[in-house]
Amino acid sequence: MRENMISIINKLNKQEIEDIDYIELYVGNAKQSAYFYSRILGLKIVAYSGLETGDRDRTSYVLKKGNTCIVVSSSHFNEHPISQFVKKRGDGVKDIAFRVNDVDEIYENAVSNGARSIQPPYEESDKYGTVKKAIVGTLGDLTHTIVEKKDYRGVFFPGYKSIDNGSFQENNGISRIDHLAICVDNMPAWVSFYDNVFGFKLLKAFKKDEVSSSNSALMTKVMQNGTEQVKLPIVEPAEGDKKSQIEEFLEYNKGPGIQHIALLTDDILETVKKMNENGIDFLYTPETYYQMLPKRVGKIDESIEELQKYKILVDKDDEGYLLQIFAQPIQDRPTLFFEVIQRKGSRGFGNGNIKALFEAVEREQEKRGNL
Ligand code: TYF
Ligand code: FE
Repeated sequence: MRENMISIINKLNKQEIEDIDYIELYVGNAKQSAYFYSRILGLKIVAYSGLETGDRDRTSYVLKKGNTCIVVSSSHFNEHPISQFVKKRGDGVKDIAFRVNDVDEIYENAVSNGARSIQPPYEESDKYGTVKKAIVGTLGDLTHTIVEKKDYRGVFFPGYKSIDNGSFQENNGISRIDHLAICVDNMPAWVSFYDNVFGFKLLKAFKKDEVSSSNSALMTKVMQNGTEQVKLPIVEPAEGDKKSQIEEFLEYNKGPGIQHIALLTDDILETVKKMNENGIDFLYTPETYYQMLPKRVGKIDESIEELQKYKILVDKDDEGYLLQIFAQPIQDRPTLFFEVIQRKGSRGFGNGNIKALFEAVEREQEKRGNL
């Protein structure tokens, strides 16, 4: 009996997705992107793959700090899938790789529950050890590489050479990826995809009245894995008079995809200061937002003046509060952008901010006699 229980528990443990291993962006120019992302996010360029390492058709740079790992890849072949992606959508997230301890089991389970198979499990080795990988497709062209690193001791994966000098890095407080928001136009299908294929559960759904302004028409359901390390808000446009941010994304991205990457920090003021210095612009938040803030969130550790200076937003729930800020898109088309988030007890996503922000903008419009 006891042995049975243990084997069931082991089996359940085995199937677990542990965490995000890395995310991969397809870009027009990996060399320049590596510099840009390492600088704005405070990551170090640690590995490279390309012509010099024997990869004839693509170039990748690996950027890393602690638990955060981002790969940027480009190709010089017009017909390469990377070039095709970039031509259609611009630079964007192609893959969110999940770290697991049994690739075969996760892969079989995913494919038998509706995921497209892109690459069945295979192994790669070099003098640092062996890794096992498989790739499955979602409902869009976003993919998930499933990664089992076993005892691998290399800097990234076999085929990459390490880079240990000359790369830009200034620590700015970012500790990991908090969540990745996926914009879609058919929420129920995506929600059941992550439930059926990877066993993610619904963590939180925004309530209608939280996003009820005609300007802020969006609906979110957050899907989360068992270890609570992977959080994927699925966002869809809701009924509204004006074109929402979500509809804009879907139009310029030519379909569903990753709309924002939220980075966790333990000192949001420091992170935002550094990102500002490195040329990142954040969304405007009117003065009227901060006038209402003490009433909305009560007593907090930070000074309202400092938060207002850097346009940082605050939201509170019954577990605590969170500080967050949204940056401008990272390229000319209004698609991918970064969010920076600091959690002080709250496990939410800033629901209250959407309405508060729009009401603040409306108060500004009122002051100008435009409402
Ligand atoms: O990730 C989230 O759910 C929050 C809310 O365009 C959000 O960051 C979602 C979509 C959006 C802005 C904020
Ligand atoms: Fe977010």
